[in-house]
Amino acid sequence: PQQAGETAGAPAAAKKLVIGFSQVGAESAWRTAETKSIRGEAEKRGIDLKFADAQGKQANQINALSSFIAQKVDAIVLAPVVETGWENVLMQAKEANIPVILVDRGIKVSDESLYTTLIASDFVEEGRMAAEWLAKKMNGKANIYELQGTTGAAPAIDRKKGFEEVLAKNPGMTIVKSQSADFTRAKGKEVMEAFIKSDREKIQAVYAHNDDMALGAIQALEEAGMNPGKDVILISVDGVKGAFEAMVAGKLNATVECNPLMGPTVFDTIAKIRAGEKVPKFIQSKDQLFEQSTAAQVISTREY
Ligand code: GYE
Repeated sequence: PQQAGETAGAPAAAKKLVIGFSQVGAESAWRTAETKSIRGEAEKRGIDLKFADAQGKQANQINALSSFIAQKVDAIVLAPVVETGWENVLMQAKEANIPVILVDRGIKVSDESLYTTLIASDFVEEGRMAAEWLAKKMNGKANIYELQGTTGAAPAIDRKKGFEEVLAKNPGMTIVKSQSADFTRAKGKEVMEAFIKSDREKIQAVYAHNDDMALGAIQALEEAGMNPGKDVILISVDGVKGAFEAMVAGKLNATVECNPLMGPTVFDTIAKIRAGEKVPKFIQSKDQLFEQSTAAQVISTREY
């Protein structure tokens, strides 16, 4: 039957694609870059993107997904704040035949058919890369203070896991304190202030699960009259512009890149799914580590 706004005989393919995107929030520069990439690419391709900012709350994401399902969108893009608790709403999407594309963070579900694919980095590997770099830099011996990402989020769980895996082979490398700072600069500063208050003399290295928290920690160290990048060695993850600036300034020592520019891959993948092509269950973004020594050379080429 002919629908409102449709000319008789017009091919279905000419219809504008409607895609719902449930985003975590805007806690970090990384996430802002991801939002920009996905929104920008949708616009370029003439896709009607329904954007919902969950402000860090899973309940808001579940509501957004329910509303996307009710609106019968063509596909759902979900950046899940935490790993668990998605079964019910994803079951509804599946029943409605709406493909769900997970971006940047994975989930734990008993039935893998509840989502079509995950486009993300390997966070365990990022944690390993950070630990290997730090063990080398510190000659196998360091008191480490860890700033964790959002509790229950895949990148927080896996960046810790990979890091500890490598530490297990380096008995002189110890995590003295570890606390969540929710992937934000403000909390990174706050938690670092508490670490400095109790452990000032002991702190030799900081491992932050993202750059924003490291930048907050740098501020706390400087305000306490300490010397980040020199007396205290810092490594984080993401590779955002602010991290490169801090490396050029000699305050951050290294960052493991995690690419947020996934717009093109997201919509290419949705096009394949709609064309009935099989897509892999995990589409992995490639990451690499950047050090202070090369930061000045590459900073102008950074896109986020
Ligand atoms: O590293 C962090 C963010 O899920 C990979 O979330 C993402 C992480 C990213 O807020 O900065």
